[in-house]
Amino acid sequence: MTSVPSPIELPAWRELQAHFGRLKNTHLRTLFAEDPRRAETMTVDAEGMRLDYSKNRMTAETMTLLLRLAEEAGLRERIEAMFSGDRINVTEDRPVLHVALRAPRDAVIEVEGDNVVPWVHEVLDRMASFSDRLRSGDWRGHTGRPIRNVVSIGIGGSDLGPQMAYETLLHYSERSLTFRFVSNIDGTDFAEATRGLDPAETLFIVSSKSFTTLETLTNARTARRWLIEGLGGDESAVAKHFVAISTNEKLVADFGIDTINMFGFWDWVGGRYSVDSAIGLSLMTAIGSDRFRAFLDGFHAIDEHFRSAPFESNLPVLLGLIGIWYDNFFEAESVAILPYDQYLHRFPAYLQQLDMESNGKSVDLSGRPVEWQTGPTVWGEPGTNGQHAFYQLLHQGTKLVPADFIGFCRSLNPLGEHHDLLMANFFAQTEALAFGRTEDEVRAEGGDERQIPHRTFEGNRPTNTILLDELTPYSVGSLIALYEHKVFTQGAIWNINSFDQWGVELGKVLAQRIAPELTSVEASSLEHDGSTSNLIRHYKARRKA
Ligand code: G6Q
Repeated sequence: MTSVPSPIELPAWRELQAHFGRLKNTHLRTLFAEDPRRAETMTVDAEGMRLDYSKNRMTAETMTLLLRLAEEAGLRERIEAMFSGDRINVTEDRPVLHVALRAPRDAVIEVEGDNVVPWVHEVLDRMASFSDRLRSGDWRGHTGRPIRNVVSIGIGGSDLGPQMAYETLLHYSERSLTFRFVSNIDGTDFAEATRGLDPAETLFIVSSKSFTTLETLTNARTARRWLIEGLGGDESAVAKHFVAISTNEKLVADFGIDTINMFGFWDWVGGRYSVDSAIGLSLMTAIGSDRFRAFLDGFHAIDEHFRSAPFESNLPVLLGLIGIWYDNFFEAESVAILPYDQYLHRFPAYLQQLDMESNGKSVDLSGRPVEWQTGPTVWGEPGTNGQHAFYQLLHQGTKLVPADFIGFCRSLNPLGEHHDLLMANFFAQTEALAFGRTEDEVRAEGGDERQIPHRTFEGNRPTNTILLDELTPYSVGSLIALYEHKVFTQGAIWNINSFDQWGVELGKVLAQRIAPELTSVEASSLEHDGSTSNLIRHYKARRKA
């Protein structure tokens, strides 16, 4: 890979710094007043989405400089390197090819001379015939009864994607089947997910890329016990009630799942980029294989757009650059994701992992500590609920929180006035955040003079508006890909590896050390720091109460 200079040494970065000094106190009211065409020039329509980024604290010059930053940072080359199967995940020495998971059948994407696209479609075809059998009732459980309940067991990248996408596409799901998701090692998760289910009608999908993850294997073992006990102790029941999704055939077989019932993927698919792989089997079962393919087509459309559209009209690139403007120049600490669609209620949590696990890094690609801010804290909740909770801080708090507002022109549940009222709030919020309400405006309304400072809204709070026509499998696929490539854009400019996650390791190692200390009856000599040892003693003394 070509060596990439620190972003802060790039000429465009320095110019952005100077430009920021000039622009930082300019109000959005001024920016709109000075440029009547601002809304038009800062709106991009592409691939069924509208991005209006005019309510950001930037000018055309800001964007020109940010686009130059992208060029100088080698974003174009980095995109090509990903699509060409280069080993851009340098710390794990792997290609990063989730784009191959949604490539059409006739595409060619090679890893070391092998075209991986036929492998992808072979698995998709097997998934389709399996999910068709489940949906039609053809797949029978051990006692001959059809499967009615699908319980997906996985965690992190092997859970958040399928669960979010299932919830998001619930409108399209087969309602005669029940879908539940178990991820937490807290036994409550398993107990509640299986409550009321009949083992004879329940199938478990165990999803784990490595098939070594403590939470998933613990839940899978509990599931096996639950099933066998529920079916009178017959171990052979496992064959008809367990399937696995993994890259590790041996460990799947060791667990006792017939590898005929295993769906594979590859080490060039990162966990948090795997919802469009076999990890999406529960989703495919819920919505059917044709809709799942439409979901993949949505991803693919954005992949092509990201690879070929000029940066000034490239949606993921624009979102990434706008994020850098706030993260590195305004020093905003977080980004809010605010979907105005109840079906997207898990989308902020999904993006939390996608973004924070990818770009929460403090060394660059060569291992040097970074001297610039990297990924922000990502958080959010659906509107309008959030308006009655945390929006107070967005409007009148002391922190700058750039926000993405995501909405749809048509509702899947057009009940009376609901959708227009929802969207009235959607538009009102970005307007209020940008333009606020001045002291004079408040005074003109009359009322108690002492309340004026409290009722004044400074405004100048930046937002992106992302508007789509309708929530469909295709549009959800494109929305996910939009954010995947936004994260890629930022990671490339920050010169970090967005595709490893060493930060989750330390806690896992320490937990493995502590687990036997908790279960041992002897008063083991604890050699932790004073606080941790005391807390463990307290827990052990009281756990049997
Ligand atoms: C995602 C991460 C992580 C991973 C889980 C589950 O990118 O790597 O969230 O997905 O730790 O891992 P397994 O799929 O191997 O069980």
